[in-house]
Amino acid sequence: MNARDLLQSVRMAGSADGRRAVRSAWRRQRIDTRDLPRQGPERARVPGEALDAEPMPGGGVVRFSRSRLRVRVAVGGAVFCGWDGAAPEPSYALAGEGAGPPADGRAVLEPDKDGWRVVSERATVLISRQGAVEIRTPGGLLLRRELPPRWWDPTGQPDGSGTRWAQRSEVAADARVFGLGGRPGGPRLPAGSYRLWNTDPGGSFGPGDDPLYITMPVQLVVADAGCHLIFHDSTWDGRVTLRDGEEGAGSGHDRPGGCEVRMDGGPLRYWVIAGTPARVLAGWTALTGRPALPPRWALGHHHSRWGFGSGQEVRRVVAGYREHGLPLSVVHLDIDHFDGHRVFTVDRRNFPDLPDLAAELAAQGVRLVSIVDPAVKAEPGLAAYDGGVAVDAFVRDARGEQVRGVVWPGEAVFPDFTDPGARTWWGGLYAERLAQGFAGVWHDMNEPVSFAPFGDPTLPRSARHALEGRGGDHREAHNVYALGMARAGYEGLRRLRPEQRPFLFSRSGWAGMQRYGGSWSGDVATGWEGLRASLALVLGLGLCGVPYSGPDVGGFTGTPSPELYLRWFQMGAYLPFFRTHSAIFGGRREPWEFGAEVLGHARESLAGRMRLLPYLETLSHVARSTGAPYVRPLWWGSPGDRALRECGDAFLLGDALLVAPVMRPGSVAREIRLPRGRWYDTASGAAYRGRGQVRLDAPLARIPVLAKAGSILPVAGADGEVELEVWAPAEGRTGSGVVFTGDPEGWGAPRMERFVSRWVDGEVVVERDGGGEPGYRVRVRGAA
Ligand code: NBV
Repeated sequence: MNARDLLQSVRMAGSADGRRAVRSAWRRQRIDTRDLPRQGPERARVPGEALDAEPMPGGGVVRFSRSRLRVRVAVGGAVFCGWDGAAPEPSYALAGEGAGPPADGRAVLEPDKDGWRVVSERATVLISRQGAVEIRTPGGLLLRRELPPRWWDPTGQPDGSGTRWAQRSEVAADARVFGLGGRPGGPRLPAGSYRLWNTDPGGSFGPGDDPLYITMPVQLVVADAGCHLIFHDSTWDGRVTLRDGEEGAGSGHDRPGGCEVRMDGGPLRYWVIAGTPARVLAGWTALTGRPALPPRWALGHHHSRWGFGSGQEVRRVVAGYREHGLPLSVVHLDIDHFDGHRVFTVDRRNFPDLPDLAAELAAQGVRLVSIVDPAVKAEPGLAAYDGGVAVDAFVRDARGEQVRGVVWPGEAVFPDFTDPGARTWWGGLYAERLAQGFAGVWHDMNEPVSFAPFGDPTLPRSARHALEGRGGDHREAHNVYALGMARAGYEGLRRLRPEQRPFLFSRSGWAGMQRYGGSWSGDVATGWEGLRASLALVLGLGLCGVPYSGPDVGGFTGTPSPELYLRWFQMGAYLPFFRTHSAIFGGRREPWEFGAEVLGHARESLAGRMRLLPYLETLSHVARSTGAPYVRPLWWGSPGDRALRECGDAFLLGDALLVAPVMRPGSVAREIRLPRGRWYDTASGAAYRGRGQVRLDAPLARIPVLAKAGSILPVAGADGEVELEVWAPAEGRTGSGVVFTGDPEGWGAPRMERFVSRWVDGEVVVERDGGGEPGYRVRVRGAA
């Protein structure tokens, strides 16, 4: 224990829960020392020389003297590489059950100059005799070179589970890396080391904090040669170290960019998906599951607070929204509405009539969402505790004792979400939430957190988990704990209320979490840096396949200045999940708490959000059907534009809009780097030519938003009817857009309509694709 930890533990020992947390941290350390396998001397193993190769459907197996490599191209183009006998399944990331996606029979392993190759439609894989693997574009450009891996087996476990491995690779000097889950220093990940271990930073975080709640071994790499995604499918603790490349200024001597992935265990296997950003995301979400479609109401404005404290206060806040002419769609209740912080209970003194409150709000078009924490108070007599004990749902240690930690309700136990039986039981508990009138759930503290004054604030690494029947410990289960919880919640809600799409979002998660719901930025520190970090998280998660997320508008902690609050609000209004939220120790987040000027501008901003709802709904269906995130980095449509790869202060909302939030205090104008094409300032209608930089006004009243020439997007007209907003194509060009209209809450298939625009005799004409009247009111802009 270091001095800081010691101090912290002395501080915590001041209260009963603090003392419990100190004891629990000691306990964790003790059982880990007792139960984790001992580490022996480490000697690296490498694959050695290639011996022979055997073609198989989609690729084949190359045998080396000390390992073997299986390469398989799946239908759709994703390339699988597995060392030492690793197969695609079992995997927590992949959607569907079975042996992974079927092989593309057209791809075959064949001898090549210095080894073998597998040629497929999207990528060529070259395997050297020493075990290096190159992924090239069909045209032969190098996307990535994986050097021969190394293994260490310090514990000598018979199942090989604790075998560490490391894999170094090279990418082009101009390549830029995105993703790795939610990283506050992104979206473009600077050189450095990133840990793969879901972690609550405790209290709040800023751009320098790493890791955070959602880590994923998923990298999206953008380079002149092309884009690709690489996913190392191991759930264990690990590290990704990125090194920037250097260009040799035409000398032909570039130093490639470097990446090293080191894992404490799990199979050495990875997937590579190459293509345009849109194709990569389509391939990734075909592999790991398309994103859940939020109900339509979840695209409106959400208001939340840790510490509303009573039903009366909730009524007051909702009335405030109404009285100030501010549309509101959802209110979230945090842990303070539980009885003594016990999950699946209600504080009946302060919330005596929750179902009535829910009905009253529903009549005003406002839904209630409930927080759900995984830790259950270890208290016989408590329904959730007794029920869990009855089905043996809680995590145990190697000696079979319940693992106890300390969380909000005090001493607590943790459901094992890697156990199918525990998931089914847990999913059933959501019946209580539905009976209280909640329309959706918010998963928190599921990294999972167990308070600790020193060491890792989570479960002991030796804690046992079912891991779907295979058995293993927390080192392997930790990163998928929240993913399992999301699955339990999602499947529970589907069983309990089959006619409605579940609404679920989760603080922690892993690759594939989008199948069950979205996320949010967690406890982002109030401050301009926090605003920026929160956008990085949303963009990064979108590129990892999780398109529905958003920040705590205003930041989680403290009291934002009116200006910061407004700027955050204005940005949030263009993000998929738009929620104001704060800590019990933070200031208020209602728009009227920041003075008349801010209130007026926030009202405008909300009106803008309401106007965009049909577009956001369309984007939710686009995400569902293609994996393309609603919110994208500026390079999305032009990955070859190097300058755009560095831009973290603006984003694209779908194909049509470019949003440039204000991220600095005192700004009334800002620079914006435009992707290629013609862009209109939506406020003035003025047209600008990309690529290049423009400076636009950003008065306190609004942030700059540009529309791409030729785009057609659905918006809500003044009368609430959907109309088409059509941005004139450049002279001589055509435009297009799609509109999805779906079932607001159920499972009905959406209707997709496609529209085109072109210039006819000096006017912009809009038709359905294939001919015919558009059938919507049309407003053409930018044609003057
Ligand atoms: O449940 C209380 C908070 C919640 O408001 C926040 O959004 C979560 O990220 N929760 C964390 C636990 C307390 C953090 C200090």
